[in-house]
Amino acid sequence: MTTNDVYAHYIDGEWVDGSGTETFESENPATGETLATFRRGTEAEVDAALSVAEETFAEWRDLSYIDRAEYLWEIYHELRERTDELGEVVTKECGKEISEGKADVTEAWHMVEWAAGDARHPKGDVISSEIPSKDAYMRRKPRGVVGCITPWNFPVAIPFWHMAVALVEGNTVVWKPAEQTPWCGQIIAEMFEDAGIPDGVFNMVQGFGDAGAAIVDDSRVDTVLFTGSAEVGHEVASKVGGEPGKLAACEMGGKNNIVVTEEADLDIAVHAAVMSFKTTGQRCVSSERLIVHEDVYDEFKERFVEIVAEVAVGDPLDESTFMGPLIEAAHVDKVTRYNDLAKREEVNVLVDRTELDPEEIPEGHEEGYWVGPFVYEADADAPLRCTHEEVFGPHVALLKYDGDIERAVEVHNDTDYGLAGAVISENYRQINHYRDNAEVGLAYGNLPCIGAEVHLPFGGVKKSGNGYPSAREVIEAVTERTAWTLNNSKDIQMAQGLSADIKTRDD
Ligand code: UN1
Repeated sequence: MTTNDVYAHYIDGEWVDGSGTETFESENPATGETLATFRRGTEAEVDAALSVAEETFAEWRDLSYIDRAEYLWEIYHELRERTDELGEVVTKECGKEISEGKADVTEAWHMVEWAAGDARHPKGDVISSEIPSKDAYMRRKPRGVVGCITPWNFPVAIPFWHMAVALVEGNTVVWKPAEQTPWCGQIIAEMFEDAGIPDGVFNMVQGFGDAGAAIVDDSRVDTVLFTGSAEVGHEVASKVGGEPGKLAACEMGGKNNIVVTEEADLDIAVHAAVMSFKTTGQRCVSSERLIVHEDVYDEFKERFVEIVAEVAVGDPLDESTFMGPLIEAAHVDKVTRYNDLAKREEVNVLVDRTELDPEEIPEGHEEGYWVGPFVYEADADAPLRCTHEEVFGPHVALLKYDGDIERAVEVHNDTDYGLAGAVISENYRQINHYRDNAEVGLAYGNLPCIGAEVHLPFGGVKKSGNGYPSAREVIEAVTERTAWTLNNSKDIQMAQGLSADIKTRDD
């Protein structure tokens, strides 16, 4: 890829410039350097992509699961062989440190492996009927055209969460990658082209929120799969929810907690808590609240703060880096605003690396979007905005609690969100109480609350979730269930004791 080219959309098996005259650039957030230039999609390109996705649906649906999965297996091998190279592209485009860049690609091929492997597994259910001569089944059918809108923070894994299952199940796809990571989008589209997937089955339109909205609003879209911010996700869910026959599965952010009880192994607790800063806090599952029992609070605080004050922020391509940059200038403003807000809300600031020491910034990276860790302690019961609103950055609160695990879980559940959370304890009763009462979709014991594997359900409760646009759960969003009952008798017999006798006036 060279910066002189302008990259296009992929529609109906062709690279299409489209009617839009605007272009946009992909930028390396660690250096500010332009990586490549892309066409900005408009409603016209979305319209073209949806028309062809609708037209090719019947042909794609009529292939066997196994045949559809064959195209995905090609992509699986390519992703797997190119993990290191693509991991570097992920890191250059979204700023995650290099082990995370590679893990993103690995998560993508795990997802493709799951979806394509699932093609050879039983589909649907065999169900017993009340009537011995009837066979009853649940059979699945693809819904049709699936619109996928994906975020920049997992620019390879999340597109495959959505698309691998949607395609293997027999749907066609129109995908809009995040505007911050179009280069990853370009490479994924090239992989579909190389795999020889039939024209029109997979389509990609590059662009911004207006192109995404054109996908969401169009009546030809049967299912919208969305992963991203809560604001946009709620808009998508409520728009789509109002349209009969259309479905949305949205996965959104969180204000995630780690509970450290008085029976915690503090080595595990501190280690798990420092992982809040992985991806510079820009995972929807990153923890921003640490709820720590008063008996271990001081020791935990001292050890945690000592490490956070020293974590290595810098060039994400350098293996000794722990935290890369934030994604873009607007996000630096947002995180800085929240750090300032915390100060105005009179919390006790323990680490403030909002502005990095200039000496920390590696040479050639002066234009990067740097923000280091920010840690503070606050009252667990105070209705502060900084401890309740999602920052999506390296902004972490320590909240002290006294009493039992019930109290810890009460503090834990006191946010509008419910995506991921963890409990650190050596006491299985505390762990089980947390497991059964924490309001989250992804719960962990003695672990950080990041790093979910693709064959687990991924989604949240409360403001964090609406459907599960990942892995096996995507099947629910992209298929219809048919209850299919076959009578093997010459008589018609009804369930529920319903009479099938036909009675005439003479009876
Ligand atoms: C996200 O946080 O936006 O569980 C996705 C994890 C990853 C996916 C995170 N497998 O940390």
